[in-house]
Amino acid sequence: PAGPGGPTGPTGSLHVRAAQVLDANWTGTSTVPSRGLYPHQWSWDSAFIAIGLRHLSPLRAQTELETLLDAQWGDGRVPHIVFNPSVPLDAYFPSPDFWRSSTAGRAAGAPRTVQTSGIVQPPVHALAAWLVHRSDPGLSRARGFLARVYPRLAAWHRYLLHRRDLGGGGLASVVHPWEQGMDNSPTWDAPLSRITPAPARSFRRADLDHGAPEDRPTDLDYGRYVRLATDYRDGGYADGGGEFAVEDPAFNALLIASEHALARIARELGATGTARHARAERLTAALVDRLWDPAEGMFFCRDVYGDGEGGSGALDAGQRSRSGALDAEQRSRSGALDTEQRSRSGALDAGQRSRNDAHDAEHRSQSTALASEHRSPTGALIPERSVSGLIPLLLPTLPRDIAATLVRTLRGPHFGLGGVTRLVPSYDLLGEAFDPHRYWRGPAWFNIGWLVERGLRTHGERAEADALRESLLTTADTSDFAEYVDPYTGEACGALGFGWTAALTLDLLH
Ligand code: 9WN
Repeated sequence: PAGPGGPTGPTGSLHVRAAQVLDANWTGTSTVPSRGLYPHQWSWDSAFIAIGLRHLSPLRAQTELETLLDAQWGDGRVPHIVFNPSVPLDAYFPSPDFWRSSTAGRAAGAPRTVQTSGIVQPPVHALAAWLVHRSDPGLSRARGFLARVYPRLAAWHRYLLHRRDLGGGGLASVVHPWEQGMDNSPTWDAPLSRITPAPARSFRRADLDHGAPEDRPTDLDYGRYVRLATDYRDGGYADGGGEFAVEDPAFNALLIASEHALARIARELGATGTARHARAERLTAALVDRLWDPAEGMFFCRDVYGDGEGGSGALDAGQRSRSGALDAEQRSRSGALDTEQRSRSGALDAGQRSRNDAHDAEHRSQSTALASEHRSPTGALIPERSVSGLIPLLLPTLPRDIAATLVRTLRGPHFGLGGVTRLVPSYDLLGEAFDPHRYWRGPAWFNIGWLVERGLRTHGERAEADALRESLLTTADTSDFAEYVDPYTGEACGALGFGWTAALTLDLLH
């Protein structure tokens, strides 16, 4: 078992080997996720990497975030990739000549000197900045770290809340699966089915040169990713004109966590932070109103342009009947388990109910109405159980009954925590599209595990959090810091020596 000081692997302690991975992936100003597969700087990778790097070098951790924020656009967006000009163009697709940020993104204020993509990734940055500051407040104050990053982080959140509220309900939408970070999650299948793919011969994938092609997204997926990104670029990266807009629970939960962090940063800088905490609370209420499904016990994505009919509707109907059959089967297979869970949690629920205020009751009745139809004036919930729907557990002020329900869902047959799985799968173990090796369609990822561990701890589930931490450390060790792993066996998949796997290992060791 791994503890501080770590188990001893082939070439030293876990801590030392994690540090070696981060050193090997360090370019001098930032850290690549993987030298082979992802040779540039990625946005949410850098945030997670900074969270681990702060234990090795708070200065490097600050620099990691500063380098990313130096590539911020005038409209506030933080690009999902900052390209390294010394890496050959054909090393990664889509490359800078595809995104053309400095020309196509001019109206949106793309930087002139550095090349970036034009889409974004989950806003983990303010949370990372706060944690980095806490690791060495003296250095942070001496360098004016928070004072410099605060206005940029505030502009970043402003962009998401004002330009990306495409559903009009107060949440931020993603306009591309790459923005949410779980590229080929089955959640995207329905909204993507409405997108005409770009012809396969119109682009060349570089990802297939690395790792196992059968684990990666398909060519058809890529055709649609390329179409969406091309249209966005050709529209000058202006928001609101696209065909794909999804409100995602993890993306918005990370925005809320970061908004709370921004409030703390504001306080550290002499302001009150009250308005920011209040905004985070309003966002939490919107998250529950728009994405919580009490019947399924988790959050779902909202397909903003989906109507639950026609287009993705046919698929929805299919999904419903498929999952109906599945549910029946699951119910009989897991009946005993469910009954036990219900009785165990019954007492808890009673207590929570009495503590809950009228506000919560109002949320519940609104979302029950939603859940019964899976439809609303602004889109339809996507009936696929992605781990994204469990990430709001991270939020300390989530209504208590919802947090308790999420923990039960984690332990239940769809995610198997503490039972059949070693780590939290990215997608429903019982879902038709589940595949333990295919990227975001089942495998376990370490950033997700880290977020769930933090959520469990936040809500007082200490034993469960300790067990998950242990499992994450052991698996990072035996998989050589893999990009992702088989959730049942821990078998390594994708790239090895992966940035955030090493970084979050370090964080869990401290
Ligand atoms: C597209 C870098 C990134 C992660 C994403 C992961 C993968 C890119 C790709 O790699 O996405 O952004 O080429 O597949 O899905 O979460 O940030 O590690």
